[in-house]
Amino acid sequence: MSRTGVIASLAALLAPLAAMAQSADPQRWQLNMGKGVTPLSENAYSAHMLALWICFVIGIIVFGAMAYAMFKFRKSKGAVPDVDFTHSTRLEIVWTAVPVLLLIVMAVPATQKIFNMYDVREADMTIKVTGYQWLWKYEYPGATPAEDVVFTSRLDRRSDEVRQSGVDARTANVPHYLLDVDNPLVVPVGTKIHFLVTADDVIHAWWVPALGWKQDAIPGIVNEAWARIDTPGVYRGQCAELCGKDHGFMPIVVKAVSKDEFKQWLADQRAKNAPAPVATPAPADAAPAGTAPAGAAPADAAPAAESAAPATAAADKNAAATPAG
Ligand SMILES: [Cu+2]
Repeated sequence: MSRTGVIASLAALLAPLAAMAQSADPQRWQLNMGKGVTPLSENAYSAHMLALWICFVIGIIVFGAMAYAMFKFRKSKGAVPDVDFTHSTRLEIVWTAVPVLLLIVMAVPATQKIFNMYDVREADMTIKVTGYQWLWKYEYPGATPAEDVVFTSRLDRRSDEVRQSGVDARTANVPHYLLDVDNPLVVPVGTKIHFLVTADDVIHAWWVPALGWKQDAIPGIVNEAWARIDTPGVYRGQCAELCGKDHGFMPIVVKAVSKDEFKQWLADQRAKNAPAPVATPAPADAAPAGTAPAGAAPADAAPAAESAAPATAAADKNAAATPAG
């Protein structure tokens, strides 16, 4: 093959690698890792590409030198082994120094990226993620407990029906089979979001590849992470820690919307969760009575919301156990 032929075939091999790196969610037959939609995922991608290209060049040099030596200096061409050669100090210095330099070239940016990854300061908002067998609970703390938005997110019913029916899912026409939920996590774009990640029963891990990180959700420990999504869209992920028999059935869906849409969504959620207005206001002491229940209601409501999710989780366990057994 001519030199241009070799270059052309190499380019053809690498083209899909570059093209596929653009999509946020993994694609079928994707070869390379995705670029994602956050600064952290871009960091991970660039660190990966730097290492990949260095490996690629080393591979070409090493295998090229081997092939050249084997063909050029073969016995049938009259090559004679150099039996006096034992070592070369100069070569040894070179093949020690070059890898050290390459490691430094990779380690310096990688260290900066790791610092950046754990820098959760100056976040614009906080979301608490709690893993349960087998669903997620999301909490958006408000200025007061009454403004908290809390909901659970679990596998969509259609995927669940198909998986329990024994039908071949490829024929069932369920878009995003096992990767869809009833209530997605809605977040605003262009906002630094501080995530608090924990669990309430066993260890789970919250992982959305497009965000560029995976965080363990451990009972009794609150882990941190952050994300700033710059492109609106829907990004999917899954629990990434083997957490029981339905580990594969607790997907994650993150819906990134514009800041205005998010504000509207949050207001809608708060309106939905607001305690029903007091039906019969007392005539004489309307003002003090009105303030007292308003303050008291969220305090009562919070533990109720707290216990609702584990109850759902327990119910889910029972529900899931019946058809399986
Ligand atoms: Cu899990």
